[in-house]
Amino acid sequence: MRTQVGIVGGGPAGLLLSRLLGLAGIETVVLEKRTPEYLRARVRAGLLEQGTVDLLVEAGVGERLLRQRLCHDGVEIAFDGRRHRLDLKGLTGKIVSVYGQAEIQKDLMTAHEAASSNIVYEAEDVSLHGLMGDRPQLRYHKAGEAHEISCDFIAGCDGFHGVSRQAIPQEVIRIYERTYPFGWLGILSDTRPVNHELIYCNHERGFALCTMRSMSRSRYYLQVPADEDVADWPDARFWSELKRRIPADAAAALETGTSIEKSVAQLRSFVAEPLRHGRLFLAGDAAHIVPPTGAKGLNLAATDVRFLSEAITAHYRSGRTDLMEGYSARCLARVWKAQRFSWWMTALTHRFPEASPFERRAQAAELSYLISSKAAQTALAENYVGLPIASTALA
Ligand code: RFL
Ligand code: PHB
Repeated sequence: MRTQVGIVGGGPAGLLLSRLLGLAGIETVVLEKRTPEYLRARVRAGLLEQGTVDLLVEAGVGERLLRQRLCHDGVEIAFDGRRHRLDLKGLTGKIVSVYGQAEIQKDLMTAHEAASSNIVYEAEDVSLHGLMGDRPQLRYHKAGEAHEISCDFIAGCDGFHGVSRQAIPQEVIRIYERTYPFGWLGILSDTRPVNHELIYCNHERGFALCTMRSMSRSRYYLQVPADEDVADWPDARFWSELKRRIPADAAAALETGTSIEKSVAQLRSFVAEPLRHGRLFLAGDAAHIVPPTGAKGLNLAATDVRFLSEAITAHYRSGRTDLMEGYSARCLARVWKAQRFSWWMTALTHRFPEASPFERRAQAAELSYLISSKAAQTALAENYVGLPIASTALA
């Protein structure tokens, strides 16, 4: 079999890329190792920058998003038992949208079904070959049978644990990494959110985040040790710990209920450079991971996909290769700013077990400075809503 662009991974990055290329008349095949049911149920991101919303609309999958999203003009930071609101809209002129990643995944899958796109679910043993030649290949097994796809280009959109990044020789890839001594325990519940906007809480017992999926579905996170076992967190323990970490007025208003999902996510900062090797292009979590504190992971994946679809489309339309050549540098300029912000926001809001008394005092001073300085708030806000996307002349 042959195609123009072989895409490894059918998460948001892979399906959005396939969709944008499909609209430009470029043929793709997506290889995804999981089942559609598994993908639809995977709970992850919730907060979208305007650039991500715009791209989903351009891809023709924004109709339900625009109808159901919650638009947030502000965000709260709490510490020392008090809440402080940052007026995102007033500070930047921009807002953020709440709409679950699982819903984006469903919208993309529905659009692909309607377009009869070529998506192979439950593709096993996917491997990449001939990346430095003109016709790279993807091999895989499906229901015990071996298959090979010959491609013009391959997009590695298979997330942090995927095989695409591993196909790049170690001597040409550089890894920058930071791990954190804690993770996030998250629950989803059909309860009314404690506040109409998000609350990021710095508390001596650890960080907590109050977020949501809709006005009747809440998402809460607690900082826990990196090796924490979800089994040790029955709902009652979660709610009682959350109440201790959020300000008293929020704790009093908190509606509790049965959790419908509960999981622990490791926190990590990671960048692999460059994002291109021969005819392989990495996009999304396959190339970089941020701690979720700044809500940047999915948004970065969307920008990579925007840049990659522009580069591939320019190649087929006019034979331009400069956008492909500049792809990695264009993504990395944005990725590193989001890395810096996510790391900084994590440092500001979490309790580091190894922090010295000096570091703890400096963190308290930074929080106090933040709420007293419009300049500091603007710096946070302009990163949180999403830095501008550098445009390129698509002549
Ligand atoms: P994904 O979503 O991991 O998709 C990769 C896909 O590739 C498949 N795959 C393979 N397929 C074939 N062969 C193989 N060998 C394969 N190996 C893997 C997988 O099954 C999967 O379907 O990567 P993608 O598409 O790059 O998307 C990235 C986002 O999922 C991620 O960045 C966000 O979820 C991060 N994130 C957040 N991002 C935001 O922008 N805003 C947020 O509010 C936000 N909150 C979060 C988050 C991530 C979290 N966790 C779980 C770490 C909150 C949390 C708790
Ligand atoms: C979420 O809604 O899951 C969410 C929101 C903001 C974050 C991280 C996760 O920073």
